Amino acid sequence: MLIKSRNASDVLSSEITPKSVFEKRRSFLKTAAFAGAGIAAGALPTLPAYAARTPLSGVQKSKWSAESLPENDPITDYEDVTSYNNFYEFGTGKRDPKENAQEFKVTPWEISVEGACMKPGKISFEDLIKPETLEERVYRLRCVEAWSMVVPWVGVSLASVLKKFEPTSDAKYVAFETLFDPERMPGQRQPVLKWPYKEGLRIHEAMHPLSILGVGMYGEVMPNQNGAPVRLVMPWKYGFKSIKSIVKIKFQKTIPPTSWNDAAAREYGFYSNVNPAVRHPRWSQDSERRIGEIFKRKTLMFNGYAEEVASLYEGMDMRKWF
Ligand SMILES: Nc1nc2c(c(=O)[nH]1)N[C@H]1C(S)=C(S)[C@@H](COP(=O)(O)O)O[C@H]1N2
Ligand SMILES: [Mo]
Repeated sequence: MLIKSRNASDVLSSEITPKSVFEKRRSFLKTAAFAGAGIAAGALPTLPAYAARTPLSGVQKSKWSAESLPENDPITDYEDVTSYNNFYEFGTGKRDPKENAQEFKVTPWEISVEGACMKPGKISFEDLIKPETLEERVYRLRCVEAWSMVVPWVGVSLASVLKKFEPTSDAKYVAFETLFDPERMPGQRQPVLKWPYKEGLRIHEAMHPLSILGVGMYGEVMPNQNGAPVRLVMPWKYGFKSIKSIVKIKFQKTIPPTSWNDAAAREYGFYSNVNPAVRHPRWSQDSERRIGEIFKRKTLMFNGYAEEVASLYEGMDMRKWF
């Protein structure tokens, strides 16, 4: 995502960093960490906190397996997916979330579900990750900044969670909110966005079988920088719709305000379906770069999920409702 004060040339230099530059920065960071540990205590260097990775058990395979991907569509490296992030609550630089989110405590965690439903209430993280509910879904996610990645998410069907709360016929939209806690999310001390981060979906989008609440990736719990402990994953929409660290879900009759639409309505619409034919006002959306790759790829309508989701938008003018 972009903040308004940045210009297009900033985008080119910071969003599209060649892999070799990554590697150099990465090895620099490692060296610095080890040197620091040595000087401080004279003890053996310890691994940084982000090396602690927790497997999730009972994850079922799904029909969205790695084998369902086209041949030229490999899974993106774990290292890349977890070190190049947009998570403004932990800084606006792509490497900031990995640096700044490691101490973020996500236990205990609850999501409050409210609004137009018969059974408002709360759902805990433990209830979300009951083994029979966890599935691996290998999905592409494409950022509006024209980079993308292929990730083996672990998640639960969003529809199955929402249905437990029995939404009423007034539930035309679903609103989502990230935690607001500037003590724990230092980026919220800066007014870069209206906090808390907000997103929204039409009810039919939320209930679509592709929509998931992501609780992990690569068979492990969600790394903090990728939106721990629970985030949306909406593979046919630009990345910013996939809101991280969710604490509130609300069913409502009216269209929910969203953070990026509030910040720049001309640039970020409510729908934000991936669409190579509709430009962002400041750049084309017709191609993208996979994190870790050099050459660009053509961007596909609905990010390659047209067969599944196009019917949700039948008869809609996608230029008007971008
Ligand atoms: N709460 C919150 N959610 C967020 C963001 C954010 O800054 N804050 N950034 C969004 C954007 S722009 C993208 S592209 C994806 C990035 O997810 P990733 O870091 O796992 O690649 O998260 C989205 N969800
Ligand atoms: Mo994004």
